[in-house]
Amino acid sequence: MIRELLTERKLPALKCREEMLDLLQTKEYGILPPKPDKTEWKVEKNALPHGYCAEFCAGKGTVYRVTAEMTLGGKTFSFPFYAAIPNSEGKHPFFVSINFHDAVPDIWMPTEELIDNGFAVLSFCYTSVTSDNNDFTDGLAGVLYEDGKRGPADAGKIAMWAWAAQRVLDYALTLDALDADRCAVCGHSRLGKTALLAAATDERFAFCYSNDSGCSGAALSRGKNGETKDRICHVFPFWFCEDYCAAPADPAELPFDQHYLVASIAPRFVLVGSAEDDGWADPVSEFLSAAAASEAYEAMGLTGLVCEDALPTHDAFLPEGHIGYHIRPGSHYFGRTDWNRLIQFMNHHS
Ligand code: GTR
Repeated sequence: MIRELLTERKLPALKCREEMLDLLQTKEYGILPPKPDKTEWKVEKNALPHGYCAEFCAGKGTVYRVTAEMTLGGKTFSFPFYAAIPNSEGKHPFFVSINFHDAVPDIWMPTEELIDNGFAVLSFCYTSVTSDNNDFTDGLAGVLYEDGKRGPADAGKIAMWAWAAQRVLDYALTLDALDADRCAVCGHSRLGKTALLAAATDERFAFCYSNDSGCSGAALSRGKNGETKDRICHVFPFWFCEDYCAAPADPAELPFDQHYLVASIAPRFVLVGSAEDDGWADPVSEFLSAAAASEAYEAMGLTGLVCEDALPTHDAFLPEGHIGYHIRPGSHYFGRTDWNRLIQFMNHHS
């Protein structure tokens, strides 16, 4: 059944990782900015604004506010993030969380629960990097582009947020308390798209989690329900490179589809999360993309998605392969169930 559903989508065949990343960057998200020439980390311990540091996660964790101060092409750029690290002994697995908020803890990120499970979390607010709009003079965009003008294959906003997640990883890898072999980049919705791109283009991320990433994220564009390539380009052209939105509306005319993005993470682990009532993101297209990307893993002698020959429903969780998938009841949000699936997936493969 899954094979037939995939055949109907008429997907382009997978290519080698280098070629897929080249297509995705030059024709969809834009080319990621170069690494900074130099970075300094300004670290403040217990720097939460609300004065509850001593009680942070009931004394089980410590929070640091870090500012990444970088030199890039002769210009300077900085953005802040928070690192919440368990106080217990040993090396901790961790998440680089691309976040909609800059509050720590925040209602969408159960920091105490993550720390209780032995995980650290480094979180940054995406708009601290560059605004979520068409202003290419703002933040990192302003550092990269003269007068806010970019070329057709230059980075859009998603590529810039993905780059920032990689800078947070640069810092994480300097810490003895963190386990480089068990690091995940994660995000929800537009930031789920971002997490996939960050992991696809940076082999240091051992795990990736995209939650409800939908259109131009995990979901296949060919045959997709809900949001379409045409629609997303109309409303959010600045998320992508200019060439993506200048390309034909019909995704069948693109030389790639979104399974390239998932497949570019091979041989590393990726968990695709969907929500049953999230028709806009389209769980079936997210699942089929995971299934189609499996071929890249199989070519490496690994298992991709391990599933029955049926579409998963309700609260299915498929953690066995290098590509995992879960769907939960409910709509479009990143909640505790999703975080817990991610923890289970990482523990399963550690
Ligand atoms: C929607 C957009 C989706 C998704 C979502 C979000 O408006 O159409 O692709 O990214 O925003 O990020 O919340």
